[in-house]
Amino acid sequence: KPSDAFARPGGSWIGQRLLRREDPRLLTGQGRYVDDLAPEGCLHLVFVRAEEAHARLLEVETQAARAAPGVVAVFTAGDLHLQGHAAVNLLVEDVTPVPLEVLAQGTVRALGQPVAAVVAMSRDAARDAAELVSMTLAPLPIPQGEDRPVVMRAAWTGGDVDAAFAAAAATVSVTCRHALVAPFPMEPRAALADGRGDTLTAWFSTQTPHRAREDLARILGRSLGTIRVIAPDVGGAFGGKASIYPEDVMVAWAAARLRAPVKWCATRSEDLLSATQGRGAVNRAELALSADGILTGLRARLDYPQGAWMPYSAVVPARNAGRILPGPYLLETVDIAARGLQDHRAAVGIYRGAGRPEAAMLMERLMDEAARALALDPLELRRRNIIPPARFPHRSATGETLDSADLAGLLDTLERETGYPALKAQVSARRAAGEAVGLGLSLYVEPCGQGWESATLGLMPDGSFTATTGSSAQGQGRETAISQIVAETLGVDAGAVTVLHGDTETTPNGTGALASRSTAIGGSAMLRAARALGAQVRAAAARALGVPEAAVTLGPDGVSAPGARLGWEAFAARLPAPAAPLPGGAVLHVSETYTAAGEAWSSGACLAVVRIDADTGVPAVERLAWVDDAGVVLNPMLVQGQLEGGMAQGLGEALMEGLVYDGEGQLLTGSLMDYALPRAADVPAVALFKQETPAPNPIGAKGVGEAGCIGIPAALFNAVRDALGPDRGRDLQMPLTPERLWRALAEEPAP
Ligand code: SMO
Repeated sequence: KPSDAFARPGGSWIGQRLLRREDPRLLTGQGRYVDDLAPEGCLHLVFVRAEEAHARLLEVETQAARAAPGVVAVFTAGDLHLQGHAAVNLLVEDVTPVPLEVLAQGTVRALGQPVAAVVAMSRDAARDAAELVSMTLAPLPIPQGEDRPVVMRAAWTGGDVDAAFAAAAATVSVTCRHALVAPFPMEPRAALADGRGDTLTAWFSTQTPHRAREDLARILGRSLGTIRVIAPDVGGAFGGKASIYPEDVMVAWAAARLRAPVKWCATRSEDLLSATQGRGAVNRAELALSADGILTGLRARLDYPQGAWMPYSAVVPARNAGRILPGPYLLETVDIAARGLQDHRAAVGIYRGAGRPEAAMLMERLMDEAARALALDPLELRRRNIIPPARFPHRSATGETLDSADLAGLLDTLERETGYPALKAQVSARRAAGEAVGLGLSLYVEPCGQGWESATLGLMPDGSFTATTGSSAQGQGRETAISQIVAETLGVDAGAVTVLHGDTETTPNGTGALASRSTAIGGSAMLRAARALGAQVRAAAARALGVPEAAVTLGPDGVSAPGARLGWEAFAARLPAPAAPLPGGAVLHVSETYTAAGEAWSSGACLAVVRIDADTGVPAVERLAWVDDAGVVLNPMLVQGQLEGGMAQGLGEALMEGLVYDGEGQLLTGSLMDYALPRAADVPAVALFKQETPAPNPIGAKGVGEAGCIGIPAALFNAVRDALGPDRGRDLQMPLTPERLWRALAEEPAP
């Protein structure tokens, strides 16, 4: 049942709880995901994967597979002659890109690395034949700990940290060991490519179709114009589909080689084994404070696993964690260093939050430890240290510019809406009476992406509007939100706006859907396009109606002036034919790009009350309250969905999820039998409250998709620490499983 926390008064399109226009199609089974596409004569590709994490590849035996029924081809590394590798985003200075061969050649470097690709007439035939491929592997040692090669370094420094610690009235330190977790979209990875024509057409389940096309062009040695990438319906991504995979390249190469459509759909286990993973960092930090609880210094060492290879976004999590670590607090004296360490597991890349959750966890755990050390109320300690409103835009010690926030407002709302003082007293009284119950807070910021996005908007001959955005979609309701922007700006009906995205042929070059940037940046681009088209419409309508431009009104029923009106279709018919055909057959058309001047920074505050069952260690989330500030809210229902979805994934990370490898590098959590994903019954109700501090971008919106993964785990963790009391569970780490909590409860409190 939708809550009304985000409802907005007034009759405008922006701010309306408009039902998702995508849903009737998706909910009635008319969605078209990659695996639903079945071109005539489609071949099926199945990978044979390495069963060791690090080994010399002595031999691959494919004879039997080649002779198996229905097999068209079996490829190994020697068949491929590729021109390059997928790009790595070199966002920090010191990066050694580690690409992954599309098929292992000579050495296996990652568990589950593709070694051979079997193409057959059916998926079953390909699977059966894949089992006939054998390989000879000579295992190599797997470096652990400090023996792992360092492939990325970054640092952020400001002020004299040593002096700050020397002069501190109190210091606290924490170590956060983050489990590796799976982004886990409902639809696993999938790729289909058709190599029958001059254009190689690829349907990828991707967040970044345009970048995938650039990668393919470079790697296959083809010109951009001969490749078309389409993201059809995408069933979730969460960062795990933001980079091209070796598997995608293999499918495209095989389609071109065989001049046929070729499809691969990952199984759930293949995704757990070889899709990019998130978090996994070991982050240590210490905080120096004055006697009255003012933060005076921060030292942090962030160690990120990179896995065996680097996807495009490989350095993003560590970079994000480092650059935003001071978070919502005034803190000028910092010494933060991050490293990326190569190993032999799946690649680590962005996953919902991408470093922001780790930063929030580290900082918010420090804040609660500091509150304990100084015997200050944790909410009061935060209040004393937040960046005050007058300081925005705020240049942080790590060189970031926080555009806007009302952090005091977040804390005030949380305090008021939860009845904080009474709630805290109640929880303390219950704990004093022997219950393991605790209250935890978190305060976070969420930078929402940089760069540019494109938008086009056309008036069509039938009087409807076609909008294209360079940002794609994977279930967020992008079409709904974009149509609301166009409808609001032009004064037309949202239903009259068709939104296209995710096709390199029909949509302009775009950055894609990631970093919570699509509404802030892509939406701003669309707002500009709508304003530009509105100006063209007004000028043309003035001529058509024989009135001054100022007299023209745009509305759902067409263009009008006092005493005159033309419906949209009639107006379109009256326009002079364009000098040259316009994209999509439009009669008026505009194309805009918006480049963000800086990042939009969302912010929020969470409160959790958690009770641990003394007999079983099972944590029960008794209460969750959350104030989020995502700037101007376009559609409260979409925002609520994003917040709650992020919350479910944040809760999963905090309480149950983790990818586990044994000492030989084997994955022990290769299926849903072993990898614990939250189910509906695990997800508690949350009381949502909104605050709207507009971003200084044309639309005023900030990101919202990752917030739940950022604020929720830290609040849950702090609540659990509070429940255990100051002396138990000092080395507690996520996931906070019942076993870990039961053991922590059983600890003898230190004297
Ligand atoms: S995982 Mo997000 O695209 O920073």
